[in-house]
Amino acid sequence: MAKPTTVIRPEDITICETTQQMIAKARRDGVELFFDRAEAIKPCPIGASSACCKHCSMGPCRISPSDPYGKVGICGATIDTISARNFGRMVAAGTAAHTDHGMAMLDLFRGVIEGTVTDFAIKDHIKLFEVAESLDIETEARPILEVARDVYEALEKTYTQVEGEIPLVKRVPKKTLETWRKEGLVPRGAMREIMEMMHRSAMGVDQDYENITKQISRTALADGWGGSMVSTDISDILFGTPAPREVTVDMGVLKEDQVNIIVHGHEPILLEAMMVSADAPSIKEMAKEAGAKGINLVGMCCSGLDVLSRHGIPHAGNFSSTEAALVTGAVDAMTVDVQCIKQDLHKVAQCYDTTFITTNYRAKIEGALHIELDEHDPMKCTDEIIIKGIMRFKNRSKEIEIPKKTARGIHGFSHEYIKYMLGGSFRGGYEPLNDNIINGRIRGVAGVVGCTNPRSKQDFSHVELVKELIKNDVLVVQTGCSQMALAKAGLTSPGASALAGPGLAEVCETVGIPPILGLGACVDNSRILMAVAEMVKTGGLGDAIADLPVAGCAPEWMSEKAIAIGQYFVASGVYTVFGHTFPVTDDTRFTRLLFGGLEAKGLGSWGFADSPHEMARLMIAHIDKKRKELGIDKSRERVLMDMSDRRALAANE
Ligand code: NFS
Ligand code: SF4
Repeated sequence: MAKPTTVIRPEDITICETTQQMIAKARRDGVELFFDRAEAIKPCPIGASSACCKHCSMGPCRISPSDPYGKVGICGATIDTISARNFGRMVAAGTAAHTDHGMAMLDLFRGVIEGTVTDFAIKDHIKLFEVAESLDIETEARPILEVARDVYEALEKTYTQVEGEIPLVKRVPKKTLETWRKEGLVPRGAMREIMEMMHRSAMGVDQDYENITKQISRTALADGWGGSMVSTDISDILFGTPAPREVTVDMGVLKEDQVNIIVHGHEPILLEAMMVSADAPSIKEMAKEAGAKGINLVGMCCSGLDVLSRHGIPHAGNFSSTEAALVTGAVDAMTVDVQCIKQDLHKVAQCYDTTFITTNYRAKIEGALHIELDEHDPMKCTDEIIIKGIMRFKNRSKEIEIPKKTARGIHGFSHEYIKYMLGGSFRGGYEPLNDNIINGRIRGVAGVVGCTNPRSKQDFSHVELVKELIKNDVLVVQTGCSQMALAKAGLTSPGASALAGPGLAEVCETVGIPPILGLGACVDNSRILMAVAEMVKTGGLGDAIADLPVAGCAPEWMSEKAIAIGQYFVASGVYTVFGHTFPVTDDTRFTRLLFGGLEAKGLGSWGFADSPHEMARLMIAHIDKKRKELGIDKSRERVLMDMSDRRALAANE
């Protein structure tokens, strides 16, 4: 393997201490990580500005980002057409990822209903009935399976409906839905929307950036209020709706004297099945005979967040730490399914004799061992993975260095739980949240979500941004790799309210919650949509999502999925800031449409900032603007973090 050429200090690459320690070890071991390649491979400036088109072989055509209207592609496509089409294809890809994941959940649900899948069952009847009621499906005195069948049929339409509005738009606040109807944005089934997005962005089809942007929004909405929402609902029905619990995170969760098995990816089924296998007496005995104290099942990335929320399984870290975890030498098996799985994990695993296993027919890696998970007999696959891990444990030959650091925090919030915790079981509702926003104790709500990216110091922007938001009395909800960044920084515990502004701290202390609520994996951003819909329905904060004092941010994004998520938040009415790069050319008509033009039509707007402090400034300014429009503004000073705040936090850790 090539020797890393970079000399950048680990502490300049990431603020995650355990990852820093493993970068140093990888360098000693002569193992190249993606951080090294991010240094060596500079992004193409034309591609980064989305100023090139390769949709046909007359091109590729490149436009100069510094003179975007200086020329057009060979077919005559303008910079606006080119970048809108490129953006649309990112949204289509991200939407496809979430909806295909949701489809896999539906397949499983169908198997359970039909009785062909016997290792899983409908676990959360309450959620099933709630989902049914939200779809106007009769539940009164009906057998569970019958209700489940109707729910299945309604949710299948989220994908396949050729014409008309998908059923889940029933959950959208009325005024928001009216705006979508007026603009022609209400999604049909995701399959149709993705297909049309791909068609319209092909050579010689839609060449009006405003018209393309309508399809971009409609496709993204088929993700947020469609595929992602189905995925969350069905996962809750089959595996249980999460409830808050205390969980340990960071690389110190790996154990030298146990068989360490990391599950990384996105679909909860693999980890759910792994839990059953790891608990089987015969497997436990086998581990003991191999000299291990037990089997240590650990999650990473979004599948990890799923089972962290539902079962309290420890989590080793986010996207930028997956290779670093292998560098410990302590991982006996790493198993993956779909999404955000770097191809080089297989190579890094080889350097440390770790068994690396792909499990999903849709995501193989050249040269890697593939043991397919069949939902009709999932334990066949997961037993074999664990046995391979036990073998590797028995024959461990690599030096092991496990970073010691761990952090504890509360995770597993849901929009249902927010309702319950604020109102209690008898008067559950969003009134207390809305009241506290109206009386100004809570200034607004921010969703801070999304990836980490080796082109941005890992975790830094997530942590700084969230600290500044809570300091300014903004309640933060989180998902995905961002949630893990804050968890590792020790900020998902109730002690973090020491860093919150006085109003937010008072609410958090009264209710006994942290000022930062982890809602789970990236598909669970649909929980944030449900929460904002509840806020509108509860009243007092306007009639549309666009009226709420809320904002979103993905400070270190990298995946096309993040662009799809951002676009469905924007189309739903949320001001959404992305950090470190944005795939458009500055100062074009398409860019101005995304960054303001959509807001003028009653939707939300994109925002962009490089530093977390600027992100916080933009988000708070938007929240204050909405407060003013609602007539609930009070004069407020924006406050910055100082040393005493940091000390208060340190004392709380
Ligand atoms: Ni979301 Fe989860 Fe992480 Fe980004 Fe990837 S793991 S689905 S895409 S990197 S947050
Ligand atoms: Fe060039 Fe037009 Fe072909 Fe794109 S579609 S590569 S702009 S000729």
